[in-house]
This record gives sequence, C-alpha cells and structure tokens, in this order.
Amino acid sequence: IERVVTVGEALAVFRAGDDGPLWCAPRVAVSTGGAEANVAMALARCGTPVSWYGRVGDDSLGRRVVRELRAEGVDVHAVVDPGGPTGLLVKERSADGRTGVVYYRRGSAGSRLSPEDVERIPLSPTTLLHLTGITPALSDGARSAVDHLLDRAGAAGATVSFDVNHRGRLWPAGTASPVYRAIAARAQLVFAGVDEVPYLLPAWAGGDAGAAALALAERGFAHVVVTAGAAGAVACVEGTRHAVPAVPLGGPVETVGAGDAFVGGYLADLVAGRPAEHRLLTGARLGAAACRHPGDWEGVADLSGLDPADVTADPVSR
Ligand code: KDG
Repeated sequence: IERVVTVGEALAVFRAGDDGPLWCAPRVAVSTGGAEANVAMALARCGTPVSWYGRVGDDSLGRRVVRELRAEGVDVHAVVDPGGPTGLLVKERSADGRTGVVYYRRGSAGSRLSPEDVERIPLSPTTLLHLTGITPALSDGARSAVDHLLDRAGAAGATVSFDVNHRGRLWPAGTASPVYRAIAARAQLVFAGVDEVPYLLPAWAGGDAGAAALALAERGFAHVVVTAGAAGAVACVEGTRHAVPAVPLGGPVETVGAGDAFVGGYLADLVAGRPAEHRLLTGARLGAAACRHPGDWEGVADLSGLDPADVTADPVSR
C-alpha cells in the first residue's frame, strides 16, 4: 500500500473554552474536525501520503477547513458546493468537565456527497480506502456514494478500512447497524470501539476488547482492531491477537478525536509495513496525544517525535 484515500465530511469546529458552556462563554475557538479529516491529518503527520475527498460550502468555514487540511499536508480534493453551508460542530464543556457535541450539519455541503463525486477517485491495489460509519448517516446520496466506492474499491483491488464510528445524534442504532454490517463485510480491516461491537455482532454477549476482537475474528473478520479508551486496544490479525495498554494521561483529557488519531497512527504503520504491536503502539500514542488538546487533532499535529519508545519520555524539553 502506498497511499491512503479517505472520503467524508470535514466540519468547522467551534469550541467554547475554559470560560464555561457556550450559553455564557464570551469566546469560541475555531478549528477543523470530521472523523475522516482527523484521520487524514494524523496520517499526514506520520508522513503517509493521504488524500481527502468531500464537499465544503462556498463560504469562509469551507475555505478555512480546506486551508487547515492542506496546511497539515493532506492532499485535498474538495468540491465547493454553493447548495449548502459547510457543516459545523460545536463543542462545549459543562461545569462538571464533560464535553458535549452539537451538530449543525443537516443539509450541509458535506452531507450532499453523491456517487458522481467519488466516480473518479483513483483506486488501485496500492490504495487503502478509509471510510467511517458517519458518511452513510449523512444522507441517501452520501450512503450511495459509500456503496459506489465499495464497488469501485472491490473492482480496483484496493484495500478497504472501515471505522464504525457510531453517532447516535445522526441516526438510530437500529437503522445504522445493518449498514455498518454491510460495509464491514466488504472491508479488509475494521475498527470499532468496544461499545460499538454490538452493532456488528447483535448477538454478542459482551466483554472486554480482547473478547470482542476474538468474537469478530470468529465471525470471519480477518483483521479487526477494538479500542477501549483507557483500557487499551486489541487487534486480531489472521487469528493472532495483539494487545496494547493505553498511554497513561495526566491532566485534563478531551477524548473527541482520539479514536481518529488512533486509526491514523495504526494505518500509517500499516502502510509502512510495521507489525501489529507497533501499529497498536503508534495508534495508542497518537490517541493519547489527541486527548491532551481540547481540539480534535491539534494534539497530534503538536507531537515532536513519533517513535513509540518515546511514550513515557519527559514531555518538557528545556
Ligand atoms: O471523531 C471526531 C468527530 O466526532 C468529529 O470530528 C466530528 O466527524 C465528526 C462527527 O460526525 O462526529
């Protein structure tokens, strides 16, 4: 594999900082998010060639999102769509320190993705196509675009990676679940949070990430990665299980974007031909880095070295 291609909705992110929730915060920070965009930025940070495809509105937020992705080294192919605004995600912290997320994305440019948009994306046996369960939730057109991409990837011999990424704010589990299963069945590599495993295996009795990875392997998934936040992550590759603990985190933690950073690190090492343990370590390291910044991806962009052996190094240089 030489290149990763990903398709999805990149969002502008408004984040109310330490001043309290948005209803009384005098300031917001503006940034970029969207699961596939976050994965792309993590990959670019690791030096992996990566292209992002999607739609943005013909507006300042769209311009900003595209600039930010390009500045991070992502090869951006954005259709500028005057038919809808750039989607927006608002993050705010409540007084008890929890992060809440609100979307303003219905009818957004990104949600108007269509099969024609993905018709000419170059796919080949040296391409890894990364998709998430968010894109089919956005609209019927976006769901058809995902189907069309899967057909094209199959015909081209590209490798497909799929991260379930269930978003209950976008669609109910009962609708989402069969769609996830259909995509996962056509992917060569599947990522799921341990709490998302029941969407792939409705009859699963439950358990930790190791049990989940084994259960998925038994159901025929040749390469699965199950993440469990502070409890680490487990990969099951061709019947062999590999596990890694989470990187310990001190200080404030903001987990939005951590899963995407993990996926970006894991895929970067996969493209580099590194073994499963290394892939998991890099994923865990990038996931931890994402948690250390209130933005989705900035903690990853801020990493100064990507050697997993550094994970416990003194974080202060002087
Ligand atoms: O994974 C982080 C994402 O949740 C965020 O960046 C926005 O893509 C997003 C979504 O739909 O939640």
